Amino acid sequence: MSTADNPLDDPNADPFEIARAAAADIARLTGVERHDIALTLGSGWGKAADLVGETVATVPATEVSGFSKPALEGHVGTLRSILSPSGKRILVIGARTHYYEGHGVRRVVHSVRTAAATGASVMVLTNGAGGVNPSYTPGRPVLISDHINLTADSPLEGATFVDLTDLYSRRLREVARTIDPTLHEGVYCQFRGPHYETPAEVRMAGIIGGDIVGMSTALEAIAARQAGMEILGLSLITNLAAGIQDTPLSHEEVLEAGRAAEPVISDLLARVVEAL
Ligand code: 8IG
Repeated sequence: MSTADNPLDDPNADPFEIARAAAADIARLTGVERHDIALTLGSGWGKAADLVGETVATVPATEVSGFSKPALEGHVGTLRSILSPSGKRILVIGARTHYYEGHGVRRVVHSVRTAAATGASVMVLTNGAGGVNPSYTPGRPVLISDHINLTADSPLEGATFVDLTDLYSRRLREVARTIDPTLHEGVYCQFRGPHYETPAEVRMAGIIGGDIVGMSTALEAIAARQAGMEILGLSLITNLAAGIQDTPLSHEEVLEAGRAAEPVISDLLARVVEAL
């Protein structure tokens, strides 16, 4: 499907109906009727899928209703159905649409709504992020405890009032800490991107209570909560945020930190998912 004929771009279409159609596509293409847990893999987390269990089927995201092609190297455009050792059905989403791509929030949260429509009750959102808190150095995984949404946008339409208390489930964070007691928590600030922040914006993020900065996840978490899912958020710190380190940020640096940390955090994520 070309991006030009994405059904989500029709303002009269119902995004939840398209998510149900996508879930039906996934069931048909994977042969797996329902999933228990969904996992979105961000920068640095890609290898985790191989450790979570046995891949039953891999589907190009472009064959599933409403999905668009990934914009970035390091973001694989596939959906995978995995069977974990304990028998859980895991849907791995390697096809994130970012807000900065400019296709609107419906496309950004479509994978989350689709995951909910496949039956998943837990949404694990992972990303690569910059560290504002100086102790959050590259290579460290950090549990997301809460977020500050600086996009000034919402995936909810109309007068849809959704409670975001305990958005990043305390219960799931505690499960993650049973696997790695050294995991720290932080508040994730979603900026629009795709530019990185200025040092002044990073200082602001710290002052208003942010520990890490990124360009995804917050809008997805809101949609996941609306869909009734329990959410676990994990960031891999791939760089110190602008001005916290004195050298400029580069996408290469981010990719390299992701590659270096990948084996460790992938193993962590696989063990956390099995414990959920
Ligand atoms: I990876 O420093 C990664 N993603 N906004 N700032 C923002 N997003 C990021 C950063 C960062 N690093």
